[in-house]
Amino acid sequence: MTDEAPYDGPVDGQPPVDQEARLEAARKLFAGRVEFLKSAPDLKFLPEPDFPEVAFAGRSNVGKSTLINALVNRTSLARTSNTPGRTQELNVFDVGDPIAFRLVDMPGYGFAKAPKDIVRRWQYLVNDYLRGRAVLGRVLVLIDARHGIKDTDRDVMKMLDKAAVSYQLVLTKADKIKPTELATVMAATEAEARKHVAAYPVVLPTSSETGAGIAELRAAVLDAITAH
Ligand SMILES: Nc1nc2c(ncn2[C@@H]2O[C@H](COP(=O)(O)OP(=O)(O)OP(=O)(O)O)[C@@H](O)[C@H]2O)c(=O)[nH]1
Ligand SMILES: [Mg+2]
Repeated sequence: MTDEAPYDGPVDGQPPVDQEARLEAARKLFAGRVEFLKSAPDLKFLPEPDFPEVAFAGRSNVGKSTLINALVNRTSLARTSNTPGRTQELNVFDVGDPIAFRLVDMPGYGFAKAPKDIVRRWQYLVNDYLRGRAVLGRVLVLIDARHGIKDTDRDVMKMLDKAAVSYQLVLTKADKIKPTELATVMAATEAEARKHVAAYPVVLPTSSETGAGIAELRAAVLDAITAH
């Protein structure tokens, strides 16, 4: 974005043309350099905390890795699978040239079928990262639009509230339900988000399958980084 006008972030009540500029700035950034940096099986393998980070958290199989691929418009930058438990480490991606921020794809939580000691190791890794990473600008907590917020999501939300880490709820797989059902789950999810101090009150509905909400999510990520 070196030759671009400075990005001013969203302003309440701004005219639609500014919204378009906001989406376009985000589109350009994600269409540029995005590169896998490393997989960290433990916090000590993370890169130096030199750039802001946006992390993707959520139950196993909710679509975290797929959503990262949709954001960067590539099919296999982040590894995905139909089998829950695909992502087992913190996978770090650099965005921008020069680097502007990092995306972090996380192991899912609430995956009951993996061996207990492995689940525990993932849980510690995810919790320690979410609670203790100073450069973590925003967490995107992904919720399956078919199921809404579950108790395991609530536990993570409470932990983030307590740690004062800002997060936004993102509904995934919106293509799998009817628009009327989506409207209902959106309303319920936003109502619950408003009760959490560190949650951003706006919930974003997305589908990696149809591309719905992806441009808005790119802009939300850029807003989060700019605000941090
Ligand atoms: N229809 C539909 N399927 C999706 C969408 N997003 C993800 N999926 C599917 O859901 C499955 C799980 O996706 P992943 O991206 O691997 O999920 P994850 O949250 O990274 O899972 P773990 O790494 O195991 O925690 C895959 O089969 C995806 O194709 C979506 O928006 N729509
Ligand atoms: Mg994954």
